[in-house]
Amino acid sequence: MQGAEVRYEAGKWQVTKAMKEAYNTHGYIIVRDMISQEELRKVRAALEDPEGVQKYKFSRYDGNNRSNKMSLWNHPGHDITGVLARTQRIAGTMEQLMGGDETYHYHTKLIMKEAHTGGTFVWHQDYGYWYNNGCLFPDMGSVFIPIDDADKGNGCLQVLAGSHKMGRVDHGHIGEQFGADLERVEQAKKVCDHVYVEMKAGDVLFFHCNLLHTSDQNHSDRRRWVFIVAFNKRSNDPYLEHHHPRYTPMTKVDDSALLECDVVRDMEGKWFMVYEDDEHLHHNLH
Ligand SMILES: O=C(O)CCC(=O)C(=O)O
Repeated sequence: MQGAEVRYEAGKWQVTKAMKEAYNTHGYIIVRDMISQEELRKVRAALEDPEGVQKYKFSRYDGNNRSNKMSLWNHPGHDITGVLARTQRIAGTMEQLMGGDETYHYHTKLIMKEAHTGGTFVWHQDYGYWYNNGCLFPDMGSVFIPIDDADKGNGCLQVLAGSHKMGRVDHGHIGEQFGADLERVEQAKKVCDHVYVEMKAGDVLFFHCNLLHTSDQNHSDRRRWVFIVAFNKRSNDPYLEHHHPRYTPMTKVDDSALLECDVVRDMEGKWFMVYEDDEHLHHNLH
């Protein structure tokens, strides 16, 4: 483990004490080369299939002349996207980093920050939203899996390292978006490292739901797509009925299942968020 970074070694992977400590200290860890190029090609093809998750995409206006496209589903399913989310590598690692109690799939998103037109995400904590869904504890986390290389030029993720220790910050409207209290963010920047999380497609970021994060518009000629899987603990079953699932058992699968899976188009039971493509409606969605 080097700071918050570690390199994946297929066949030898286990979540070590050092990784857990790094996650608890920084609020995230980056695992380099966790998805192979062959696996990525498969996942990319499934995500680009016009009859797959693309059918459910909608736009999310950023309040500054640009937007991100997104598809969001609540149950992982048995297709390639669901198998990736449920692999030991992804679901099992997140569960270990969150302390080892049983976790379940809260939702998956494909965020499409397109070349030239992709928008911002203002500073926020995921728990700033999930709190309002009746999740009592910040016992939640996300796995951020870039489908394309992500760097400063095309709007990579930025985080304030260690900011998860601040606890939940108030969130409110920031222009057209919903984000963290900017005074707190400005103060946090003075004491937390502001990290541009540049990642190659194949690297994976695991992060705590109270980690402050943001991303810029994409002014480059390269798209920046990312696949994000969110998990919640079974013990943190939300007390409110809302637009994401309450505790639902999740079957994890072996890492080899991803290359073995040929199910590209089974969208059955995934419970997609369906919205009219009105750019001004979706800024509060999470
Ligand atoms: O894709 C990004 O740059 C950020 C996405 C994000 O922060 C979110 O969906 O919570």
